[in-house]
Amino acid sequence: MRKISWLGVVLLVLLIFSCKKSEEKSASAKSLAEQKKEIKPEIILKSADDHPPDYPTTQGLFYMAKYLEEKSGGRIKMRVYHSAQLGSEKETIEQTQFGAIDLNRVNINPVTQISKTMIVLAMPFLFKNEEHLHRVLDGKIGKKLLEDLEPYGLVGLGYYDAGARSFYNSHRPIYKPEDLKGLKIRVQKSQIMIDMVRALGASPTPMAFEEVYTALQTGVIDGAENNFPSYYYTRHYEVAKYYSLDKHCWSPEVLLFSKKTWERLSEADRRLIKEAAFASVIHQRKLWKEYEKKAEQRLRQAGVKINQIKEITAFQKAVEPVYEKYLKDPKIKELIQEIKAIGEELE
Ligand code: GTR
Repeated sequence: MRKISWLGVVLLVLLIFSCKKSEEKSASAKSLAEQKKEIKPEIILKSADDHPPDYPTTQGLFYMAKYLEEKSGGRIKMRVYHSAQLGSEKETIEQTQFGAIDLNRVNINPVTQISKTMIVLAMPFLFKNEEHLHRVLDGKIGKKLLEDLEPYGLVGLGYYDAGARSFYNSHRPIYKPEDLKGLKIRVQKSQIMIDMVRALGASPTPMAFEEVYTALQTGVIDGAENNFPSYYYTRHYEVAKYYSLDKHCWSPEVLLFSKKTWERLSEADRRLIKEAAFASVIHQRKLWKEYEKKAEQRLRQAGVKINQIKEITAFQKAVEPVYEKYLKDPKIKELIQEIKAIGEELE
């Protein structure tokens, strides 16, 4: 009998102890939930990119998202919809103007359809190298081109690197403009790119980025043009193995924020978003350098036929009609002159 009651006491103590523990547990769970409630985001931003998550531009957006979340103490959250989940560039630009997308990372070529002065960044053979481009982008011209986006419902937050674009195709290496004759070359939905490819003697075919692989594979097009990382990540090299380094343009990427969303934000939040965008630009440019090298190496390992072009003057001559067309606009003429002068200073 005695033994039993001792056992009972021990069991009772254990029971009380475990109840206490579970009370503590639920109390701490409660405080976690409360904590979570406290940092529940007040602002959720939707951002878009047409590249996969490990591409430098998308990485730039992830960096920006982390920066915003940390600096706002969890109040601002930015979701990254990569791989063209929200649509192709032309559609996402429109959605950004309507406010359905808050931040959009796109290439400037399709943006030239909206804001005309942006054309200067797409002009063929205008930029000498990356340094020339950076001087322009990071100086007063780059700033002005971003400001020019405002009447179109877009707030330009900065530029990401995209290197130089060159031609690739499934038939032959290109050494001179005549080699492009008769080739159907896919271009972005951008009039300046159509004009340039036509001036060089090929047949321009505007098409969404996501459709290019199949179009190359089925022979709907013969080639396209892009930088090394895009050519590599899309695996276009599998179906178009000749890459000819003419570096016809240095069109950078741009971060477009929806003016509709912008107007709803406080001054302090706008400042923080600008700061986060700037930090992401620095990060992306660093990544870009690494990815460009890595992509080129992997393309060479995969047996892609990469050729240099010694005689670039024939290409420059062939695109003169493009200059004639766009220089008619005095604003564009002035900007191009300024860009050329910046290039000359570098010599
Ligand atoms: C890439 C750019 C993409 C897209 C693509 C294209 O260089 O990063 O956003 O514009 O070119 O050719 O459509």
